[in-house]
Amino acid sequence: MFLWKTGFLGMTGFLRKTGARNLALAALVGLLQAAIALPAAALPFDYEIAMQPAASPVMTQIEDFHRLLFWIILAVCLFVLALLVWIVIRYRAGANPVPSKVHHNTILEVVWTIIPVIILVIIAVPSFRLLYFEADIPKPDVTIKAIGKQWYWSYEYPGAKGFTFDSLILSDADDAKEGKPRLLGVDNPIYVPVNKVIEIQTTGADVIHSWALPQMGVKMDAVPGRVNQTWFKATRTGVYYGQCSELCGAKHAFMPIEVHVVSDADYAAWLAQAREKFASLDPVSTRVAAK
Ligand SMILES: [Cu+2]
Repeated sequence: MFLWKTGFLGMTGFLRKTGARNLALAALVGLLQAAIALPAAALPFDYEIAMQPAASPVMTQIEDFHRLLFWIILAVCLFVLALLVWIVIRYRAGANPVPSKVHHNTILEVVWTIIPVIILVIIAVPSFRLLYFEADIPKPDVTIKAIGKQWYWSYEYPGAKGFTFDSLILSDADDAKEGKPRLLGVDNPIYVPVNKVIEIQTTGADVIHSWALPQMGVKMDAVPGRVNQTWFKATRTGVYYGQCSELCGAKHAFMPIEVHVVSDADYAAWLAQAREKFASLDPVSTRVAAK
């Protein structure tokens, strides 16, 4: 479905380039686009047909790659469709009473092997570049350990003044009271500073979970007995929501992730009060996997 939206956005760009002749059409398309514009809220929204707006460099590159694939897929589909239409008309039984028995055409077979190979190489280059960009974690400014449990997340801010806390889903009534989206709000969200490299270490306490935050382009399995690493750098302040994305049992759907991206000053303030608030929790109890 989001492919359609991507094409739609690309189409408006194309119309802009074609200038005044299509101004009226472009205006109409722009109007339609405004009607379904991505809201500032960092959330899925009604009638969403694209991905949630990117809020990290990784997600921006994922969107770019997605857009490239869209145009390649569209070109291939249209080419195959044109071939089909041409063959159905040109070689229909009515126009060819004596069927041709031609088979094998070396040049044609070489061409239809080489062209797909070239297309795959064109896809592979940015694909690997993106994979390495995701996997190669820059020097982190903040490291947070996310521990998946049946069925909630525990977070650990390591370090000399480290602390740990549990992050549980809110009831529908509490979500409504706090103005949070249903099934996505938690009692203790995590806070991170904006424009800083955040390293997320994931592990599982019981079964495999997955820490996923769509707008940051992050999804990392949380596997018992091992520590996985991923990262994001939030480019905008705001509240971002994610969910456990590995089927982990009966309440898999009820262990949301809530991340507040705030300014450095707000982060320092939160850190100070969090150290107080969560000081009573024993970090050792959640250390389930040695690194
Ligand atoms: Cu889970």
